Amino acid sequence: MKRVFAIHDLSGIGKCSLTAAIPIISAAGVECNPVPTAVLSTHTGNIEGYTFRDLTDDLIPYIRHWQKTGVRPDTIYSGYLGSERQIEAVLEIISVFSDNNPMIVVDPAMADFGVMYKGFEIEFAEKIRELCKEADVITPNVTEAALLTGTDYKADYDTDYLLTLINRLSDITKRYAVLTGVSDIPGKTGCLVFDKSENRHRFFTTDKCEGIYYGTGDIFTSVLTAVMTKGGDCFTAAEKALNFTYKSIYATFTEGTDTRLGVAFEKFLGDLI
Ligand code: PXL
Repeated sequence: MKRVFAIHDLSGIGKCSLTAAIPIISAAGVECNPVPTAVLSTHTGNIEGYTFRDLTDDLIPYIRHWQKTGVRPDTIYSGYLGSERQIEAVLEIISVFSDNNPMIVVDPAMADFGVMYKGFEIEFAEKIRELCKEADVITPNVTEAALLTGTDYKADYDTDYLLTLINRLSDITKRYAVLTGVSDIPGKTGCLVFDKSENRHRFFTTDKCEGIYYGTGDIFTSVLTAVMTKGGDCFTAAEKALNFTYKSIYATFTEGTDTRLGVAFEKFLGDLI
């Protein structure tokens, strides 16, 4: 079996980060070894009063123990990181396992809708950029892509703007940039995949459900990571990830549940088996 080291926080409620990565990657038949960066009672988006236990000091001893056991990753996948020290720890983890030449997937989860997530300063983007430079695949949304490339954020963008962003992102990633939550068709959403080695891009499109759906970036990148770890190319993986994420959002949209609590991805895990 293939093996992914998933470096994210564990948020007890909200179905994002590890609580999305573990079931999704496992359902796809890939072993997911979690490296928890922090434990929170919920994610931090539009919910007050959450607990936050930082685990930064544990990360290197944790991974050194794995190194001694002889376990090696096929993929290292990082998501939401809480501090610059955590980014440094991920860089160290990548370097510790570099002999195995794992695929590196970095979701630079730090911002959305033109603003940084709660608790982040703008300097954080500079450091995440360093991490993205080590990645074979990066999966920013438009806000994150704008921050990473020093481009002005536009809420109302056109296709030229998206192509500018993706071209600038290609200077940061080693191979693929996947821009999430975008479309070249008005009223639709989806993603834009760019392969720098072949200078090729392609849009994938789905319908759009109105509302803010928390954790969906993590769900998307977890499916993408699983499929690519099994040998799928990035374009196929992005299409599968988009369809899975759309189905999960649509189920939540029609049920009308509190979207801060995450989307109903569990209903579709069978699709990944
Ligand atoms: O990737 C989303 C995410 C993950 N983890 C935590 C978050 C968020 C988004 O707000 O707050 C703790």
